[in-house]
Amino acid sequence: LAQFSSAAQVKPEVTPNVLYTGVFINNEWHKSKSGATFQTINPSNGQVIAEVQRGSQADIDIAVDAANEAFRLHSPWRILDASERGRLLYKLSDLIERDAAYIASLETLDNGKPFNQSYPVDVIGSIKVLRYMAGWADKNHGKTIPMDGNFFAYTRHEPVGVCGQIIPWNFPLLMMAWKIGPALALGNTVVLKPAEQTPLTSLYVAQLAKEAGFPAGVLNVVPGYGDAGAALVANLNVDKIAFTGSTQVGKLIQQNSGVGNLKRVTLELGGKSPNIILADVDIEKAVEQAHQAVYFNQGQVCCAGTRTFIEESIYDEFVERSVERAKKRRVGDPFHPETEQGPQVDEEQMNKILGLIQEGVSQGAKLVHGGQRHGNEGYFVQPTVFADVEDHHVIAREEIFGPVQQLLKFKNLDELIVRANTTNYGLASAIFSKDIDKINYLAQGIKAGTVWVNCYNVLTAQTPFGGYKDSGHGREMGEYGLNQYTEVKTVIVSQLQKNS
Ligand code: TXE
Repeated sequence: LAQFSSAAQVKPEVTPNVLYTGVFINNEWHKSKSGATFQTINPSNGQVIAEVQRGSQADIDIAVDAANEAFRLHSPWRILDASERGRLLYKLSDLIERDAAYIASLETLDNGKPFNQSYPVDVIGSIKVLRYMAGWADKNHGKTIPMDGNFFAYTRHEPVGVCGQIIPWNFPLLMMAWKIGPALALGNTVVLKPAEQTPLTSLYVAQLAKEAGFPAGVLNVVPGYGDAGAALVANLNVDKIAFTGSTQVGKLIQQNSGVGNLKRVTLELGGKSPNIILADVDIEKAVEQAHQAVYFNQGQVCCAGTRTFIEESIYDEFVERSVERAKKRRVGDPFHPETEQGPQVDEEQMNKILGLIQEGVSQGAKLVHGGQRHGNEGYFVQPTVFADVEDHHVIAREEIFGPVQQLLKFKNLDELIVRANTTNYGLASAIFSKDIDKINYLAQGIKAGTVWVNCYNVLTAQTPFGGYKDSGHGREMGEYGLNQYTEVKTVIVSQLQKNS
C-alpha cells in the first residue's frame, strides 16, 4: 500500500460539482440528438448524481464525421509537428494534475472507489500514462531498409485514422488515458464512448483537452449505452476500435468490426488469473498480497488474482490467515481516509456477485467468510472467502468481478500448470516463491499476458499489458502499445544504381 501513501496529504471534495454532462464534439458541448438523457448514480447510496445526455447512433455518426474532418489531409492536426502533439498531451496531463483532487473526487462519487485509491492510482496513474505517451510522439519513427534490386525503401509510421474507443467503468479515467494517450500521441483522432455507469471524469477531461489546445474534432466524447458503442463499431468511417470490457461484448465487437470496413481491433477483456503461492513463502506477506490481488478496487479488476492456488502443506494456515485478513477489511464510505473497500459500481454488478456466491455455496465450495450484502444502503458486498474450491466450480471458472476470494489447493507444479491454464482466459498470473528454478519453470508454462513474481497488480505506463486467448489481443502501454495506433507504410523508390 506504499503506493497509496501520497493520497494521505490530499483532501477530497466530498460533493464535487458536476460541470459537464453533454456530448462533446468538435470542442463543443451538445445535447443528444434524440433529446434522451440517462442518470448516473452514486453507488454508495443509490442516489442520482446527474442527468447525462444519452448519445446514440446519430450523435456517434456526427462525432465520427468531426473526427474524420480533423484527420483530413492538411488539417491543423495533420500538419502539426509530432513534438507539438506531444506538447499538447503534456499540457493535458498538467491540467489533470492541476485539478487532480477534484477529478479523483468525481471518480469516487461516480464509481464508488475509495478516494485514497482514485487519487494515486486512477488520477496520478493517468497523468503518468499521458506523459509517457507524450514522450513517444516524435520517436515512433520508421526505418530505411536495404532491399534487393535498384530500389530505395523506407517505412513511415502513420496514424491509423479515426479510432473508436469504448471503455468500461472499473477505471474510467485510467482507461481513457490508456486509450487516448497513444492514439493522440501518434496523430490519430478519437471518438470515445465512456461506460454508462461512469461518464463524468471523461467528460471533464474532454473539456481539459480543449483547454490544452487540441484542435476541434481531435477528441470527441459521446456518453451513452451499448447501442452507442455498437454504432461506433458499425460506422464505416471508423478505422479502428479499441475496447476494454466483457469478453461477451468483446467477441461481438470483433465480429461486427469486420462486417463493413475491416477495422483494426484491440480488445482487453476479462480474466480468471491464477495467483500461485508456493510453500516456501513468507506466509504473512503472501496472504496480504493475495488479499490485495483479489479485493483491490472492490474486486472489479480484469487481472484480479481470482484463483489463488496454494501449495498443500501451507493450505490450512493460509485459509485461516486469509479469513483473518478479510475480517479486518474496512468497508464503507469511499471518501473516508481509512476505507479500503467502497461499493460495487451498480446494483446489477452487486446482484451478479451475490448470485455467483450462492452458486459457489450450492456447488459445495466452503464459504469461510462473508457472502452477503454489506449494509442495506448502496451496493456494498462483504469481503468473501471461499475455501476448498475445485476447478469445476463456477466460481473458479467465471469472472465474478467482486470481492470474492477462491482458495484452491495444489500438490505439484506440473499438475498446477495444467490447472492454471485450464481456462479460456489468459490475462495475468502471479507466482510467490523464493525458489528461482520453480519461478522460471512456472513463468514459462503459464499462458498469460503478464506474470508477476512476488508482486501483484503492478501496472505501469512503460510495460505492455494485454491478454492471451479470450482475454483479448493487442497490447496496451509501453513501446508495444504504439503498434496498435500505427499503420506501417512501405515506400519503395526506384533508383538508377544502388551502392552499399
Ligand atoms: O460490461 P460491458 P458490463 C466484465 C465483468 C463484468 C462484466 C459485465 O465481469 O461483471 O464484464 O460488465 C459498452 N457494442 N468486465 O456489462 O457490457 C458499454 O456501454 C459496443 C470486465 O458493464 O462489456 C461499456 O462502455 N459497446 C472489464 C463497455 O462496453 C458495448 C471491465 C463495457 O461494458 C456493447 C468491465 C455493444 N454491443 C466489465 N455493449 C475489464 N476487462 O476490465 C456494451 N458496450
